[in-house]
Amino acid sequence: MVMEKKPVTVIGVPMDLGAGRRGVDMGPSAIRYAMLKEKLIQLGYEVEDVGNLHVPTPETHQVVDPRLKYLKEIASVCETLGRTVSETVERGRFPLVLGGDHSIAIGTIAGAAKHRKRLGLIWFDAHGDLNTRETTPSGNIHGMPLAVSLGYGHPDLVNCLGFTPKVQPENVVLIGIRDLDEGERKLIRQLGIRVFTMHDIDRLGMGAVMEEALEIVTRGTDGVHLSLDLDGLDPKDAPGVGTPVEGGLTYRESHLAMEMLAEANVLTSAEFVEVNPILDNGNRTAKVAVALIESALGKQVI
Ligand code: 4U7
Ligand code: MN
Ligand code: MN
Ligand code: MN
Repeated sequence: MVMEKKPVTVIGVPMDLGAGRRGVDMGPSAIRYAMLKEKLIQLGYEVEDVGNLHVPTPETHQVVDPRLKYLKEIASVCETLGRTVSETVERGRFPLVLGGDHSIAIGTIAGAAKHRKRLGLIWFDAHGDLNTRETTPSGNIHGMPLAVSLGYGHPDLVNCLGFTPKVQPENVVLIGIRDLDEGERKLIRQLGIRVFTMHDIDRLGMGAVMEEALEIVTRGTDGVHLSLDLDGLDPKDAPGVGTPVEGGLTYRESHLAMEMLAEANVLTSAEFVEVNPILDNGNRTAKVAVALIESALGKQVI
């Protein structure tokens, strides 16, 4: 089957205010350096790169609340990102957002959800990113964006683009999970969110996991967003991430997930986050990100 090829708009967000360490701000450059645009053109896409959004550097700003570090700055970037993604959708294009730390998902998902009656969401990550000010062990906002998108968290984050929640728990799936905090486990139980842990993926296999995941994110929805944190992969395959966790998804398992997404032809926006080229070797992680993007957008062997 030939997939419809919507023109792609690349949006870079060099954000690292939400993470505990520097370096993810260079993620968008690293991914572009790995030939993203060229590969998408080879796949038959029309590609527009709008460059990077302006993100303040941590050195020029103060932490006001240590349980919500750089709240104002992150909320402001997410508002701009939300508007940019929303305008991209209005122009009939596919938003492809490059991070940056995962706090940017607050903005991407706001912009994607703005135009949908109901948005499905695939959260590919080692972590749940379901913390709030009350439960966070670190104060880092990149550990909170999924909670925020579900309507839980500080009003300045939750009300991005002026509406909340962005997604309903019954249309959200998490894949690759192996590191949760106690408050995150509680929220998962409370909301009944479907979480495919590494244990589930080992037992069921990625093929079966994706079949069920696709069913959840497409049931009653009119769009699907993919939020892919490179630390969902095993550190052997994606070493350049800020918070690596052993025992992750293999290169092939991750590709199978992307290939099945492309086959289902349901994706309406995507973001690839947490690439940290400082901690990498030979830009491997950005290259993996580009390969995953190609698979998600329909690259096939034959
Ligand atoms: B990422 C953590 F405590 N849960 O909240 C936290 F383990 O976007 C990690 O998934 C968050 O990389 C990781 O700080 C955020 C921690
Ligand atoms: Mn993570
Ligand atoms: Mn994450
Ligand atoms: Mn991380």
